[in-house]
Order: sequence, then C-alpha cells, then structure tokens
Amino acid sequence: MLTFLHSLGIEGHHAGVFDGTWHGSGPEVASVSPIDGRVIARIQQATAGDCKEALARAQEAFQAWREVPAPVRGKTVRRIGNALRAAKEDLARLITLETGKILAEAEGEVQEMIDICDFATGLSRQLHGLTIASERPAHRLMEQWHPLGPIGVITAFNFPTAVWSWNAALAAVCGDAVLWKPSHRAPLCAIATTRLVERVCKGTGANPAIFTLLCGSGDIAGDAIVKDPRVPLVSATGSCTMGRRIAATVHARLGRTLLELGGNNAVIVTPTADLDLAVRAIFFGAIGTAGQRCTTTRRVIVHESIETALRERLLKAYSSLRIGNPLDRSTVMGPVIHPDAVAALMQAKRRIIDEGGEILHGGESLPLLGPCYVSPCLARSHPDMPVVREEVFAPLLHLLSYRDFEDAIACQNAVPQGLSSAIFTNDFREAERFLSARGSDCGIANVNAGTSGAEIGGAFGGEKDTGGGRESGSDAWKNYMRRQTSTLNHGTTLPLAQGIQFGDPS
Ligand code: UN1
Repeated sequence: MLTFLHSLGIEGHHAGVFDGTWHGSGPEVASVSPIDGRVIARIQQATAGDCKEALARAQEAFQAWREVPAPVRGKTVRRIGNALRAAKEDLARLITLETGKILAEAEGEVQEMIDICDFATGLSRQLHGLTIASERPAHRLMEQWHPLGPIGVITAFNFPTAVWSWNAALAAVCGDAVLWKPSHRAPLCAIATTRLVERVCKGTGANPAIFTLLCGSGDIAGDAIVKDPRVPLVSATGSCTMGRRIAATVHARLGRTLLELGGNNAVIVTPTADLDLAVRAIFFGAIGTAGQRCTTTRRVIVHESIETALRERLLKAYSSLRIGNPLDRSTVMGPVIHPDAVAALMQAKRRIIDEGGEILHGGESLPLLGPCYVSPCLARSHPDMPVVREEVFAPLLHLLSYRDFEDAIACQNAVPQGLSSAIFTNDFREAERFLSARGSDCGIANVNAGTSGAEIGGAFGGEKDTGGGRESGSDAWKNYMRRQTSTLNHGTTLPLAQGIQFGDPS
C-alpha cells in the first residue's frame, strides 16, 4: 500500500457508508486507477437499508446542529480547512491516482477546498437578513435565514472533492447536515475526505453525521437522497441527462435543486486580442483535466483575419504537449477517466468528419500508454455541425471562425449549454458588449481570462441546460438556508397592510 494512502487511512477494503460510524452491506466495487488500470481498493456499497439508517442519523445530526451558533459551527469548518492544509499533498496524490488529473491540478483542487473553508468560516459570522421599511406605523419588517435541513450533494469524478466542499462548507456553517453521494469512479477521494472530517469532528465535538457519506449506485444511494422528502435541497453536478432525471424526481416532491450540469464553453478571439494570452488560456482550458472540466474550453470562435495565426500557435502547443503518467510532475495531460471517454472521443471524431469538419490534430488513442490515454483533438468545424452543439467529455476543441462581431456572440450563445465563456480583446467596446445583456448568455463571462479555473469567491454555475444553480462564493449560501419573513408590531393598534379597513369583531 502506498504511504500516502496509508496516511489518508485508505485500506484495501473499505466500508462505503459513514454516518458517525462506517458501514455498508452492499456489494463490493473496485476503485480502478485510470493511470494503469490497477485496483486501488474495494469499497462496500450502500444498500437501501444503509441509506435509510444514514438518513436518520443525518436528520438527527441536523436537528442539533441547527441550534449551534453559526460562528461556533464555523470553527469546525475552519479546522477542516486546516486539516486539508496538512493533508494537501496526500489528498492531491489520491485525486491523481483515482481520477488521472495531473498533480498540479489535483493540488489546485485541494486548494479550492481550503479556500472555501476559509470563505465559509468568515461567512459563519455574516449570515444576515434584511430589516425592511414597513408601511405600517410601529411595525418592523425583517427577514432571517434559518438552517434548511439535511442537504443531498451528488458529485462527479472530475472534481471528486472540491465540489463537495463548495456545498458542504457552506451547508455546515448554515446549520445543515450533508449527505454526500460521490461518483462511483472516485469513491476513495470521498472516503479519504470524510475520514479527515471525521477526525476534525471528534476534536471539535461536532456530530460527524453532519458529514454523511453514501458510496453506492445511483439507483440506491442516489435515489435515497433524491426521493426522500426529508432532503429539502439536492445539489448535483454531472451530465444534463442526470440533472434532468434528478430535477424531475426532486421537483415532483416540490423539493429544490441546485444543478451544475454540462458546459460547451467558448473563447472568442478578436483581431485586437493579445494572442499570447489567448493561446495560454485556450491551452489550459482545453487540455486541463484532460478536457473533463465542466468549464473546459470546447470551442474557439476566432476572427477570420487571425485564424491562421491562432491555428498555428495552437498546433504548435498541441504537438509539444507531454502526455503521460499524471503522478510525474513533467506531465501536462494524464489519462481520461475511463475507456468509455476514449470511445466517446473516437465517435466524436468520426462525426466531425461525417458532418463536414476536419481533424487538424490528434484525437488518437494511445494504447501504448494505457487504455485511458488519448492525444487531444483539435478540429476545424462549422458552428452548424450538430456535434459542435454537444458536450463531449474529453479533450476535443472545435476551431470556428467569424467575420462580424455580432455573429461571434450569436455563435457563442447558439448551444444548449450556458456555463462559461470568454473573450480575448483589447477593444473596450467589444468587451463591454460581450458582458452586456445582449452579450454572453453564460453564468460565467470573462475578459482576457479563460473559461476554466474560476476562483471560489464568485458564484459558480450557469444557465440553460447547465441547470441554473449557483454554488461556492458570493451569496450562494442562501441556497442552503430557508428565508423567513417576519412582521413585528410594537404598537397598540392593529393596522392592516394595504390600508384595508376590516370589520371590528367586538
Ligand atoms: C467542474 O468542472 O465541475 O472553474 C468544476 C473551474 C474549477 C471548477 C470546475 N474551479 O474550472
């Protein structure tokens, strides 16, 4: 067993359910590294009975936690942040081993967790409501924010721990318990994180069932969260197909969702752009996490006058890319998560050719490195090709060109997804138009900065098929609380709102 696994408390076999104690009586599944196909450990999945028990424990934990003062709740989150600081290197190694993300990016992911813990700690002293001018004399109108309940958090393999932390750190200071269903492709990252949180809770005296974990299938662990009316909010990250299914079930019981689904993010490059910046941003955006971020740059919309120059720069960058073992510091792109992602890229490549596009570079499987390795694909495509409208979760970048600036914006918006977008320009008018009401329709719109790699301080999420949810910074915390509006009368009469005069009961 590798030493970093040992220090994270990962053993060869693991119970996949934590609700104060570790259990799990379902079938064992293997966590397999995409680096070399080796089994890292086996995890005993949740059964419906395990989930039922865990939900009851989380509910109990919530009922006590909601009464703990928020700044005191913040102390537990602060300690989680400190424990993550201490474990950063080990946890990053596990993320790399289990998902194939290169070490630098895995460390970035743990840093996002640390950052959101800091953010949430500060927030624990700032959960505030408004006092509003009442139209009635001797009345006060105000709102309070109360804890909401046990929150379901369903995460994807590509950010196997950070997305949980965006939800869990905020939910915890807001007084909620969290039920986490991690991706079946990254259960060990979730187990290691939960073990760390368990230790912190022991130290602070917080009930560890506030951070409940359910490793299991969508049909069992997912459904347990999605269908249970005791779970008022389900925050889910993943595909649009998954999001639609979750939304239908949760909304049918009038629960709330916070969805962060597919992206099809574009970078517009205009004639005045600083090409050095644009190339760097596109390279990181398209290649980072082997093209498997929700925020991955999937389309470049370049002005025809600079298309050749940009294409050459990108081809040069793509050709010199170091692909290989993500645990090796010199590697820039590791494997994709599973051979299915390789197959999806191959299929997309065939479609690009069938639909009239051209492959400029890559899109080859690299079996000598292993079954999960590919070369990133750069294609010359047309905006009206159906494949361009789809999110292929692999390193595939479409190069598209435009003549009129308005067409570039229309092209950027002409896909079903609406997560992230960027423009590279030194023309103030273009930048402002891109950010205006008739500009980018995405939840994230950047100027001279790429589509991926958002900071935690801003609200993160997008529109249209991306699902509309906002996680992480800004006022996203409000999602995890219930708002209560109160009218307080300190007078001796009972004036009615809207000036209504009503019969006297005496
Ligand atoms: C995701 O891919 O689901 O902005 C999250 C970024 C990261 C988060 C991506 N901070 O690329």
